[in-house]
Amino acid sequence: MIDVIGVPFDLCGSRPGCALGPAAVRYAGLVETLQGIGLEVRDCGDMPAMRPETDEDGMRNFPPLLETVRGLRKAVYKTYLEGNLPIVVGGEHTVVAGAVAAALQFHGEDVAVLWIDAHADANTPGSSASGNLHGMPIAALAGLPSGTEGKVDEEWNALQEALGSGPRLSLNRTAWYALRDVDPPEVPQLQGLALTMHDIDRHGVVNTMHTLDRWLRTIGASHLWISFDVDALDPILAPGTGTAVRGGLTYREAHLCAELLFEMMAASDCPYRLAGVDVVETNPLVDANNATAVMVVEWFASLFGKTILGSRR
Ligand code: DIR
Ligand code: MN
Ligand code: MN
Ligand code: MN
Repeated sequence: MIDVIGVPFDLCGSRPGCALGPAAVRYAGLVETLQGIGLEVRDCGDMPAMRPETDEDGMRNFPPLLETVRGLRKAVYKTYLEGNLPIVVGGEHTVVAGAVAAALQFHGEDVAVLWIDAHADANTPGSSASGNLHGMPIAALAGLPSGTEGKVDEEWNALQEALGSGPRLSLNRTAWYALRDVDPPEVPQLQGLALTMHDIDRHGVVNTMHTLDRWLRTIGASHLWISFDVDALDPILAPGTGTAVRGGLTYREAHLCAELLFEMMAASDCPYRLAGVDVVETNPLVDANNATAVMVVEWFASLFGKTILGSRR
């Protein structure tokens, strides 16, 4: 059974509105679409909405972020205890740290992460030019030092604590896909597999997905968490997101990517299993007729086995 968990949090990015992402994705028919291809789906509703609150000398809206990350970690862990598969619908990318932390806690350190995003999200408070926590979830998961002192460092340590007692995410077990806006201090963190838009232009989705599959086998991944920031998509197709960067995945590329992920994990000799999926940063306030959320739902259908001629499930 799949548990859909909405996280209406948007206080640590560059532009508000993706707190409405869970509603937009539900209106686009996420639950019904997945049920329509034969999956059992339970909508767990949304985590509590948060009010802005910043402590003196601290990071913007850190207290509500901390509460949300801790809450999501617990919710996803509960999903695992009940034998279910989590789908997290954001909300900002920041909160995904809680979900992946739960996967690491439950499944152990052999969880690998596929981060489909225009951005690497591997800044630390010290390296970030924007100060926006939505650019830092990978650094938080990897337990990188904050690179700062005082209140911000204290907060970063509190975030580490909120991620729980499970293993940290190894940067060597992190793959990025569709990168095209990486900050210079993030480059040294790309220690796993970094597949940029250049690589996808040059080698195509089929070859880059094959590279991903081989890499997952080489590192001995037991589980895969797929994190899908909708800004990976080309903003012509999916304008509803806070930090759009041109030159992203086309409609066909995004679907092929999802279809191949399904195929890879359905292979009888596949050594890794799906640990969970999230889709984040859908912002209906800057969207066009909810096109981005509709695209998200179609993408999920492909990821779970829908094909043009029917379902492979
Ligand atoms: C930039 C933008 N690297 C930052 N990051 C975004 O603020 O750290 N991530 N937009 O999704
Ligand atoms: Mn992101
Ligand atoms: Mn992004
Ligand atoms: Mn973002």
